[in-house]
Amino acid sequence: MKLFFNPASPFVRKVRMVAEERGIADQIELVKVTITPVSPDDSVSSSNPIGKIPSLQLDDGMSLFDSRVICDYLDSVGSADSLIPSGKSRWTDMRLQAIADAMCDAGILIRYEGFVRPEEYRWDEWSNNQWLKIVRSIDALEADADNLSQDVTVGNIALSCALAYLDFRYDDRSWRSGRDKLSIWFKTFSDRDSFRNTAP
Ligand SMILES: N[C@@H](CCC(=O)N[C@@H](CS)C(=O)NCC(=O)O)C(=O)O
Repeated sequence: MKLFFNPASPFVRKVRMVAEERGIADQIELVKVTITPVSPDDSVSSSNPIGKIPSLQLDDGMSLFDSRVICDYLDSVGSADSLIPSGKSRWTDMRLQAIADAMCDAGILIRYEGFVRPEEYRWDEWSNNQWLKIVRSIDALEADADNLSQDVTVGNIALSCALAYLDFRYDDRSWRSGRDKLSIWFKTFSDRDSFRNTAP
């Protein structure tokens, strides 16, 4: 398998953590690309019409995207325990992954607005409202933090990648402030090799 990746992408990190936790990271060849919406990479776009990373090319030539599909696929490879809970927990975990991914979407859009869009076209109100999506999400997670587990699931992996992305790109915005429970959850969950091995 070949994974088009960039170490700065939180979505890439999520799928790489899943591969590490499943013990199949060594089956994946990493191909580094640097892309933005206005500077696509042909090697990605030729097999993934959306042109985004992560994109996973299977050995039979089929390409899988986006990150949720890739995580589901990797969870089906090998014999390690599934990272996707069953029963009702499945939906709380997928919901968690949806919140985490949406935080990453908002964070990446702010980044594109601030660093890719020409300065004269930048729209602060738009970026500020993207940031509010992140604030509302981490506030909701803090309020519900007693229900967060330390289980190694795709949802928890996604959340750790989203919070790490906030540290990576928006350290100056201090997301931990007033969110003690979420901060402790993150400190504990991120103390694992799969997290360390996938750092930007
Ligand atoms: N929903 C996608 C989001 C992936 C995504 O936004 N990737 C960014 C890098 S972090 C990208 O490839 N951006 C290039 C573009 O938007 O054209 C997923 O879960 O894989």
